[in-house]
Amino acid sequence: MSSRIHRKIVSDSYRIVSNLLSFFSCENNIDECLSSPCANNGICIDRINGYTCNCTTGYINSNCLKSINDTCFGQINPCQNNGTCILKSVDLYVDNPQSECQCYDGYNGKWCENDVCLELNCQNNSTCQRLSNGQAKCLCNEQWYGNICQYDINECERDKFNICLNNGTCLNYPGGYKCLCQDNYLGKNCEDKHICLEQSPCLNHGQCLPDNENYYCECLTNFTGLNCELLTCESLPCQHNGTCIPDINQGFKCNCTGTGKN
Ligand SMILES: [Ca+2]
Repeated sequence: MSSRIHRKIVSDSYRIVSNLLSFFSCENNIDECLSSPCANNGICIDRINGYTCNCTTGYINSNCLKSINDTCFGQINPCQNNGTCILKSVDLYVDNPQSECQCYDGYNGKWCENDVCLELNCQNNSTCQRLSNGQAKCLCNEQWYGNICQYDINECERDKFNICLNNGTCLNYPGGYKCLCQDNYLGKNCEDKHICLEQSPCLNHGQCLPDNENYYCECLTNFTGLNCELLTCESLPCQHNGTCIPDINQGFKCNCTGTGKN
């Protein structure tokens, strides 16, 4: 046997033994992806003694078998009141991922079926404010207080000294208050002086008399008009014996017939 042939036999023998050894010593990695375990076009990544699937959008779990739409308690959208179904598991690639309903503000319950505002039932035209923690609260108008705005604020007590001005009397009632003002004072809080007190609009010494928020003028005999600004026939305005005729718009008119004048 030539030395060359001898070397080849030794080399082949060595390779066979080496292969046998490597087989029994688990040296070679098996490609688990060869069996195409990732469904729905997921991409298989071979690992040592295993594989992972990179699932395409919309599919989850270890073999991409589950549609993300099917994960929410097995229903497409079981969450009520605009709630959103979310996966509790951070890792999408687990089998049977857990889901839960994330509720819109002011709703709670497994399916977001509880409307806290409905349960609260805010009173007296108050507004129900929905909170992100699944609770809600009533925002009261200024006339009411209490957790559901059920109590009337007694403004007469609360603002005892500065509510009804100018010695007005305060009357409390559910949802508000009223000031009974002294004569010649007006406004919600009796804050306005009547025009008769401020500067009388009545001319020619007419007397200003309040008529609620309005006024009227009691004029002296010779005057008339809303503000006593017109002369009357009593003031004898027609000369040369002309006949005086009362006139509602201008106080009087003179009929000059027979006087030779106009
Ligand atoms: Ca009140």
